Amino acid sequence: MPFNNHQQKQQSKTGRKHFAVLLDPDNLTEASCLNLLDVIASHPIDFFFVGGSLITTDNQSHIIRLLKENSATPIILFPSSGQHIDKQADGILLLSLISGRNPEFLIGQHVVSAPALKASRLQVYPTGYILVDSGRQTTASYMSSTTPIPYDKPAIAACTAMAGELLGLRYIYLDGGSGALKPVASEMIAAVREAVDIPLIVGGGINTTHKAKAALEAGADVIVVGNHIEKNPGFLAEVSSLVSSYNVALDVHR
Ligand code: 1GP
Repeated sequence: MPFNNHQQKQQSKTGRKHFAVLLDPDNLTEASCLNLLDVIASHPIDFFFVGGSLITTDNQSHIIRLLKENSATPIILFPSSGQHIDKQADGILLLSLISGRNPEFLIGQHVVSAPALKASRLQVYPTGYILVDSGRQTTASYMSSTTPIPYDKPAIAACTAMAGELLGLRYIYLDGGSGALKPVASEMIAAVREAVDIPLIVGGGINTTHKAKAALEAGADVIVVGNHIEKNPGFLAEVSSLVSSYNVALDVHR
């Protein structure tokens, strides 16, 4: 990711926005991946996040190779377990599921994966992962056996993010879960943004430019879109233009 430890506070103050496309290898074919890469050639993104809750195919390694061969966009793993570690990627979100109380996803998987991560050249991004109720049970909350933070409780999310920051985590990821019926509320994004200085990633259920804009305006530094782009690659172009319009405006006013 573009911000290192020393730049993080600075990053949140610059207001520069970033766009990550989440690719679930289980839902992609080579043709659909190449189609997305075509769109990205004229509508750049900042990161690929690659991962999913299940592994039902052995597609991941192939998809990552395809991305590497055809794009310079950094590939960041978004793992649900150590099984998702792939050394071809550029980095990995080392997610600690701090909205939950399941030790396996707070520290257990990390212990098992630590030797492989240390031996790899992957850039590790220690991330406080916060699942938020989005109107229906998502795969992430079911698979992790955790209860997401209630949709209308921004203070709980803010305190959770604060605790994550105090524990030394360097990013916060507020996630309604893939295919969320409603994205994380602006009030919650704003409360978390206010509570911490580290970069804030927001995703889950962003399927219109209006929702993308709402998340950016509320304080997201990085927005993540998965599902809707898999179904409608044109949406990638729309969000790319939206995010770059924020950054262009910033540059003009500097
Ligand atoms: C899920 O935040 C990501 O973990 C993206 O969600 O697939 O709903 O865009 P969507």
